[in-house]
Amino acid sequence: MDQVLKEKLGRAQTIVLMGHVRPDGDCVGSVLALYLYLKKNEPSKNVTVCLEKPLEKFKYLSGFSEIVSDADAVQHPDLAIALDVSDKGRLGGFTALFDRAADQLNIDHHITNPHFAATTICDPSASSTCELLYTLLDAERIDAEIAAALYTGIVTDSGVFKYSSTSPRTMNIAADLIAKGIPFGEIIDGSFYRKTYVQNKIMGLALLNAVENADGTVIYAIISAEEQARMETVHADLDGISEQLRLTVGVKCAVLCSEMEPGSWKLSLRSLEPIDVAAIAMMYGGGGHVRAAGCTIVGKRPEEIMEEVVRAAEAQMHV
Ligand SMILES: [Mn+2]
Repeated sequence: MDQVLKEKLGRAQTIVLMGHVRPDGDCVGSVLALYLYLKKNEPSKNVTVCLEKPLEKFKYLSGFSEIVSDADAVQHPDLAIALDVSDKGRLGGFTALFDRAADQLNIDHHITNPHFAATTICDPSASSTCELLYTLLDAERIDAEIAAALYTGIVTDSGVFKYSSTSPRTMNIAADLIAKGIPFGEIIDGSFYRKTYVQNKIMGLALLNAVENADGTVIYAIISAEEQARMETVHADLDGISEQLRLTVGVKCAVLCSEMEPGSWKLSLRSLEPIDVAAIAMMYGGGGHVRAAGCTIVGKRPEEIMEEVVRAAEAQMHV
């Protein structure tokens, strides 16, 4: 085990494991992996997972039902370990719990981490906190349940081994985890690809609504509030639609234009080289990354907005 982690654990009896608000797969995976590891290998310690209730889709993970969402469940922990928490504000309602711990450790992989904890282990070269956590633990003490949790975080944070954060080390660790006998196909479906009935229906509607522009290099789809109400979707059900549009042959810039509430339009933009969608989002006070960005626009018709966006993307292609 990593020396810093070992020393911190050695001095602590009551330990709380924490993550960030709206916990994603890497957060839930890393917190539960460490929880299961300590429960199995350090049974004399009193370990509690204090975390906002994660999405039901992660309930296949062992330890899921033992997650405590009450920030006052532990009064005076000897040690608080935050996982995948890139800045202190991301602790949300658990900030006070973190602050009253006698000792603190943050294990994270975000390059922007300001080292707000007493001790920070941060490796921005890791695809995920789960990848980093694996390197801190004793590999032979990782069983299938722990491996499933770590694999969940690696898969979700790397976009199933696709994002640029994926490295040969990511794949080697994933191979070690598969060797523990985990249901890796089911984990990928369950944590990343599976959609609800209405999520698939609204994706289908968006794809039907999609319009190609600028010789097929720009594609957009408009979804009104009325259409969303008819399908009884919530806004999170639109996740993944702009990414699917981006995968259209010939497309360099994809936009989902969805009505949040009457007259308020949210753009979700995805692109390939050379299009900088962050620059387009910034025209409307939004922002994001070069290849993935977003913004919200009030007071314009969606067709008018899309005309402007198409023109902006075309201008970028022709410089
Ligand atoms: Mn992460």
